[in-house]
Amino acid sequence: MSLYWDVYHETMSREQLADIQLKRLKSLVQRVYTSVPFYRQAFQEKGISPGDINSLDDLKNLPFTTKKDLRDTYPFGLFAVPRSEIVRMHASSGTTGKPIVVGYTKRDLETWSDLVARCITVAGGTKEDVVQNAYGYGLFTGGLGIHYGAERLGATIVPISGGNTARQIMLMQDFGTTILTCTPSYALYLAEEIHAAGVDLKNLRLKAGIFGAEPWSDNMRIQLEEKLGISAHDIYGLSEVLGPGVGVECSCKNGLHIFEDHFIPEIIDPKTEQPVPYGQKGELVFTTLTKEGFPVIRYRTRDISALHPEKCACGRTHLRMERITGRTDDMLIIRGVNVFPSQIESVLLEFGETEPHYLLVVDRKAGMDDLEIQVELSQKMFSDKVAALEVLERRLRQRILSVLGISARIRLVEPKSLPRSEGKAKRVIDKREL
Ligand code: DLL
Repeated sequence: MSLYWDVYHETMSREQLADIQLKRLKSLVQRVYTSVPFYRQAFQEKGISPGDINSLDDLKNLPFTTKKDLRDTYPFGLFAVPRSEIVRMHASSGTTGKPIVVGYTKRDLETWSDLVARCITVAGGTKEDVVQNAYGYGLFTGGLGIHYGAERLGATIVPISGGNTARQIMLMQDFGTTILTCTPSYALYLAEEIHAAGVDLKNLRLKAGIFGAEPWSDNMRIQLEEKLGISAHDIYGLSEVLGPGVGVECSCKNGLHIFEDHFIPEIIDPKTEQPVPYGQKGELVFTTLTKEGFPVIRYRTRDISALHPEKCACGRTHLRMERITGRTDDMLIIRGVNVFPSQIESVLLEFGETEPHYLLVVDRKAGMDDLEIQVELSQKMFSDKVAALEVLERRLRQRILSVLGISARIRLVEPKSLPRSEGKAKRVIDKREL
């Protein structure tokens, strides 16, 4: 089994990597300055011209790009090539108003496929694998992004897209699927349905899952690995920067390797906008080094993570990013305390008496924030005595209080009663008028 897809770039020394990055950064800055009026103006406002970028450290002098900038230039304002050079577009849904539109040149699609092939290899895949791709196909980057990467690797791709769970399970058995790709919440639903259908894991050939597009916790990983008998890997990406393929976990599961030959990641303090040291949490910011159609300079993702530079036991030299714990805009502020849904998920899963299906309902009652955590009981607990449920409820409440510092009401609900998702799960209902 080949451990690396591109051994040269994946294991080069940090000095060599920095050389490549600087060369690519200089060319990127020149390119966007010449061809994207938005960037030229933003640079001029800061008094910067392409000649001022002489070291990687100079990156911090460049302006940020935000989601608002993407909206204001909708649909094609940030494309760096004529529209006729764009061979594919994707768009991220966005909850309000117009979507974010991104465009790819022919070469961008090749780079993307190559990076996704790299991701699948990092997660242990080879051309011998059968990849069942249950990410949604369409404007969402998940489906087509994984699809062409798996083809590039030479694996057998099953382009089933999301949903149609019974058929997923049938094909998984009949085609001998070895790698499942979908959101972690859909993987969990699939796992439950596999068990409910009485399918013996021994009759499946699944060995790995490549799950992403939404936050999930290490405790969720344990559940998925157990329920599906696989090794579960976190994959990260966002439409504005590429789609899936910006980074992925290797077998060490010690953070996601960010492919630094193509992207420069930074962590900033979202308030002061200043870079923070390695190891410290903050907002993830990306500069794309090789994208032609839709390059971005210092794009503020709103995702929260930290970066670690130490070389990984897998031999890769690229930085590792901690699992995303949430987004600056998903962060709930409840009675003044910052809370991320994934922290609550982690606590709920410590117990093993509830299922990893939960919903957070936030409301304001008599001027006070109120958090209700609805969580499904495991089948075994469900048939238990009321007294046992009361004890569980109390233990969960206490644990949430000690870990997060807030009190919450716990509502234990029947197994399978909360809505399931085929794509990104909705975990929070915020009824407060903020
Ligand atoms: O979700 C791309 C993707 C597809 C990634 C398939 C992985 C697998 P968007 O729809 O633009 O793109 O959403 C991007 O999703 O800013 C994060 O908030 C979140 N996200 C993506 N991957 C992860 C992950 C795709 N592994 C937004 N962990 C990002 C946590 C993730 N959040």
